[in-house]
Amino acid sequence: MKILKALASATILAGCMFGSASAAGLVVGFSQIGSESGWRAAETTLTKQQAEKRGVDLKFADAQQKQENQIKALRSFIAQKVDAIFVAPVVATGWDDVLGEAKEAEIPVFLLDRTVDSSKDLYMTAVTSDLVHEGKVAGEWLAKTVGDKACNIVELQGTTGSSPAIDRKKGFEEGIGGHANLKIIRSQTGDFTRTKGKEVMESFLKAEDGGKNICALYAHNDDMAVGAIQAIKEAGLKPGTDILVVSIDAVPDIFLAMAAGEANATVELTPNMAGPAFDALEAFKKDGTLPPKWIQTESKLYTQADDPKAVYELKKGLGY
Ligand code: GZL
Repeated sequence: MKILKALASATILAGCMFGSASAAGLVVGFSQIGSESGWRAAETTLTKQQAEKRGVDLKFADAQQKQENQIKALRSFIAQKVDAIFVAPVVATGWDDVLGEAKEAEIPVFLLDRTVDSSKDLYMTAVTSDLVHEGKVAGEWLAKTVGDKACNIVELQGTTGSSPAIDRKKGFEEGIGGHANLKIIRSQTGDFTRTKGKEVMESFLKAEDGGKNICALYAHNDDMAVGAIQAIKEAGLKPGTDILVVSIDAVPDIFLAMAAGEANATVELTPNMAGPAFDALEAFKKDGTLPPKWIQTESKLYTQADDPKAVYELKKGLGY
């Protein structure tokens, strides 16, 4: 028994002596956009779990979708002299001044899931997916699915001025490019929410002969697609059949819709952006290692062929 105790204390001692590369004891300010979608809520949950696991003191600020609230939060974190700032920037512009202040204060800034137009030397790294690629995968799936058939598409865009809205639109247009039979006939922001997604889809259906003139919906996230599916059903049409539905995020509820035949495809976005950000922070704090300016997360296409019920069950346990 004595040997075991000696071994245990030696291990603990070694851990203390050499220190770990962990972020234990660090204070990190996290400016989150809000909780506009199921994906965003999962990102918040996972960020808090990651901080807890790593012994980080996380100062959390919810901006209720307003950039001015994010800027206020960043200034408060700077005043508190936090060790690092994580921010999911609601829009891409208007960050130069506050990021300059963080740089001045020598506080590293990590962007989560969205990028900014500011100079790259104003932030440590951006942990995001390839947002253009996501849109392109969605467009290519639709082109392959409809073949040569004429297909009028309506598009629900994300938050105006956000990098996902800009890049997912660009990527989708690349994906359907060269297919003259595919045409985006209406495109409007649904602000990444279910409510707005439903509202805007209702207006599209009304404007397009009750939806008879619409072949497909492309939504920049699943939450808007789920809202739009409700509107399509209330208009007496079958989502997934009369109107194909393709979106992005791969949140659990889109797999329920797929299992019911009401949605067709989604491109997965991991809500665990904080894990890679904390890893980069730990490496930086340990020995000054600088991460690449972009830490890219994976994107994967799911369709009805991928056992949506099973994927739903799996996803339910992952922070959603
Ligand atoms: C994309 C992320 C988007 C999600 C939405 O990286 O910023 O914001 O796709 C969320 O669900 O609202």
